[in-house]
Amino acid sequence: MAEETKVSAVKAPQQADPMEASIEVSTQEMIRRAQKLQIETVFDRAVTMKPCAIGMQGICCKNCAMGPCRLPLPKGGVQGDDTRKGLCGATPNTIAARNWIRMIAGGAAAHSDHGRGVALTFLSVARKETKDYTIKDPAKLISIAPYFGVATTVEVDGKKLDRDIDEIALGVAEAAVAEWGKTDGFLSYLKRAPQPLQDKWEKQGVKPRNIDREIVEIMHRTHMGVDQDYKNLLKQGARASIADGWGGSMIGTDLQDVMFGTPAPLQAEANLGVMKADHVNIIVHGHEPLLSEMIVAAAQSQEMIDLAKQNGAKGIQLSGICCTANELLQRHGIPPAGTFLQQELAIITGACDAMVVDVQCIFQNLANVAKCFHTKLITTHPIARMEQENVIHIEFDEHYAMQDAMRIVKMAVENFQNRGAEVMIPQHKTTQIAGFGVESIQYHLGGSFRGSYYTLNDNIINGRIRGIAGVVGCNNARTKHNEEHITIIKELIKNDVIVLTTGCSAIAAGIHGLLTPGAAAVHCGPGLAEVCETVGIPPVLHLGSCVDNSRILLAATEVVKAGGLGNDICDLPAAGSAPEWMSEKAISIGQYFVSSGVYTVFGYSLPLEGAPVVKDYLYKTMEDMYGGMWDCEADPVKHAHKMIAHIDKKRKALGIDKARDRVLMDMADRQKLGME
Ligand code: NFS
Repeated sequence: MAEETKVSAVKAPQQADPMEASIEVSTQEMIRRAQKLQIETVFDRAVTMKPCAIGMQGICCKNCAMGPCRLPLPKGGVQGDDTRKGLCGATPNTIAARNWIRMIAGGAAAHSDHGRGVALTFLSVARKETKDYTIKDPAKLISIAPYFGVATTVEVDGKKLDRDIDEIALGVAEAAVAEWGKTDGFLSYLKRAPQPLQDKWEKQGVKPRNIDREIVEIMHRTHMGVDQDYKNLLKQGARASIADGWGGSMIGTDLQDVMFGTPAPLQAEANLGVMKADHVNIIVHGHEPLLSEMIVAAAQSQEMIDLAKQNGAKGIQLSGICCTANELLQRHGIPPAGTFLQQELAIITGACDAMVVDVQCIFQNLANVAKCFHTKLITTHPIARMEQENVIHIEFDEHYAMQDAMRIVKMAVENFQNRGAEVMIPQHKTTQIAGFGVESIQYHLGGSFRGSYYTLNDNIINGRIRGIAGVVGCNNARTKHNEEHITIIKELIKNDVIVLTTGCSAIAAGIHGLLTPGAAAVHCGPGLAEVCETVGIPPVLHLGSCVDNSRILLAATEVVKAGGLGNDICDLPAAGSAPEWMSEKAISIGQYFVSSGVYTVFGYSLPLEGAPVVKDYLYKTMEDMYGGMWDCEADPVKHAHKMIAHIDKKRKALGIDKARDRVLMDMADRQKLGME
């Protein structure tokens, strides 16, 4: 390979201040260690490379070779007519809307291609082409079959009998795979949404036809000289996002549950301190649990444990980064070693014998960092390889899944002996409860009387719980690691808002000790604390990975069904947030929450400032169309209070604002009387 294509891991000219880079102690320690070893990390690069101001405003168009055309907002904003245009005449509105929906296309494609991989693997299971995967949750399979038009019973001699599970599996698998490219009708899962929401989608003309088509159509419409009406462009963005949330992601989540088991609450640890100096440390990183599920089995096999001992280790410690971590956490209690921004740091411990990556959110710089240690960096997916020579590619094939996993684990185990003297694992880890989902919330907070989410609804109506928030998404090196996530979540629960969390936000919440029932007494307002203590749940519920945001959509739908809080998701006292977003997937998620009726606030900055008309459309007009709208607020306390203000607005519209005043007054009175 030519010398100039090699990228150096060596020290940045300027280095990050660890205390400014993260609020998390082990992260600060590892940044310091990296700097001492002269190994550059994302935190240093964020200091040396500033973002492009024009790109940040969303008004740079590079969709053809006459550009890039840059249309920065004049100082002091547009006075009079906005005469800015690109060479072809594209307005700032067209450019910002095109860029926006291309992000949705990227995000929806990533989630949905993950979902497709799961659906295709499930088809192999149904066709009995693989032995390594099975149906672990037949009840879930039976519950989703009707949405795909697959019968779960048969009539024999006038009697209704249960249909053979293998037949149901084949029917569901074929119908699910067809969702990506069917020629007629609309996505099957749309009918899971509350009827008024389905009616809105119909009225707005945004019902997705199939998953792939909506993504491809974005690429077509945003090609030079096609769709030049920002409203029409944004409509297609909404349609593709719905194909993600109520399509690719939801099918992915469901079929993963069918094959690997529906999560149930369990206890685990979190943070870099889960790595063990005397064990082989394997870290799985990325998003798809297809391979990592097999790695769990391989790492727990007696053969590999014995091999680890022969190589001088006490055992094998498996942990995760990003959403692969969340998938393994929620089903097996495998601990997350860190969030997105801690991926390089896990290798800098010097104790990572192998990092196994699949797709999405993987830094190319991992290869440069791995080169400084003995760490084997193993790519496993045909669509996600790295150019650096030290990267090993072991392609994963679902038909030989266990064989591939054993090979990878063996490589890690045999690498244990190559560790250098430079091992430093930060001694920080926490305990957490994870593994919540639609079903387990129902179990913990529900009751069979008057609807399954009755207890939750009752506590919202009586005001103990003020509302529901979804806090999700990434870390972003342009903000202080974990600070926004944690400040926002704490502010919400302090104000009696129960939080559902996924993705790196959920890992952050675990690392900072918010995912335990004990957190309620320390951080919550009196109403939420009382509910959490009575029911024995944390005030922040970990609902899984980013594709599992579909669980939040379904949980919201269950709350609507349970009654007393309006007829649609947009009526609920609820709001969404992605405090430290950075990926295109986050924009797709944000848009499907907005398109499903949720007020959704992003942190950091959205690329809309250069096109105020488009921004206004997303922040205001969308509320009339879908019931939900966008917002952006970088200050975490203000961010949380914008969500709370929206929750209070919805409580007022439902006529339940007085109930909450009463609960709080009762509490104050009781305190005055010394009864607390
Ligand atoms: Ni979501 Fe999960 Fe993390 Fe962001 Fe990346 S891992 S899919 S995109 S960074 S939360």
